[in-house]
Amino acid sequence: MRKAKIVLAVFVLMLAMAAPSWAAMSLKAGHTLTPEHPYHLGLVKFGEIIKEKTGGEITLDAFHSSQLGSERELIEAMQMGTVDMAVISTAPLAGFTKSFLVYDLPFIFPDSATAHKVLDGEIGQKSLADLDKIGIIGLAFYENGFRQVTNSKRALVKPEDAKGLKIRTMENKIHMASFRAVGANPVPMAFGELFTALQQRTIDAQENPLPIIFNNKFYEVQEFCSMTNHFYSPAPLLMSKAVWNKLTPEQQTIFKEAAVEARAYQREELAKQDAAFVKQLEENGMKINQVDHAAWLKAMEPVYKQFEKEIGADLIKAVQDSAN
Ligand code: EAX
Repeated sequence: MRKAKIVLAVFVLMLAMAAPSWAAMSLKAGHTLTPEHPYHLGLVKFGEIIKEKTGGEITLDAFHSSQLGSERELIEAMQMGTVDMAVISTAPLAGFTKSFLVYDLPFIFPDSATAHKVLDGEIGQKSLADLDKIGIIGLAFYENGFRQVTNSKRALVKPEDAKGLKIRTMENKIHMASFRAVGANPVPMAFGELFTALQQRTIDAQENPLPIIFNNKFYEVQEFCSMTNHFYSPAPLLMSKAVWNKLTPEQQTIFKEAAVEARAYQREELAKQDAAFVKQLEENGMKINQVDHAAWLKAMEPVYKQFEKEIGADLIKAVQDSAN
């Protein structure tokens, strides 16, 4: 009788130790934008889905406005496993892997539908898989979107109008080369330092999609916004490989599916903001103008030849062909 009781007690203890509540995990995810931006909305949505699908076992806290570091710092922190997840533009990944360089080329995507087709298809999935080599798991492509140039001097219609402008770019050599091609002076800088640099007028110009220009109130420090659509910024949802390896195979499947589910919502929110903010920026005093698209395209085109070897002519062609 007594022996049976001990056996039962041991059994109950073992059950308790194996229970899901013992495996609870809370993840930290970072990004550099505001809580109103679709980066944040998409992360929160992803967190809700994984919480529900893991029965509350895994939760996620989203930290906005560079609270967990700049994009370069977030990449490094995920490699070390000190930050679990992040959403970042692919441009700052250029210092870590060549796999995303093709997306940095000016005017590589004619519209977001084509971008989604390439990124969600074989080419994009290969870029995400390549991240494994640098200690990061790429779950799905969220979106930052098409970038526009703002500045404090004049409306940019022709590429010549950009001559001499000191423009902040991301830390990416193709972006910098593209602005050199139109005669501007690119200054690479982390996003978190940008508003102050514009305010203090240490730089004249910057380039970002409308949801960032509006949510970060760049209209307070920049008068002109020129609709160049010169780069498209993919923004993958990333995870530290060290943390990923702690998940069970079932949890990994939940994460992959949740990332794709949240991606649709994230892109919808981005498209909504992109469309709504032209008017709202104008209401806040920004002068928005259309540009001579063909002239910008021509002026930046030499960049393709410049980086063809490094990116691979075949890859460039494959991305271009999927637009047709
Ligand atoms: O990923 O740095 C930038 O201009 C980016 O658009 C921003 O960090 C979002």
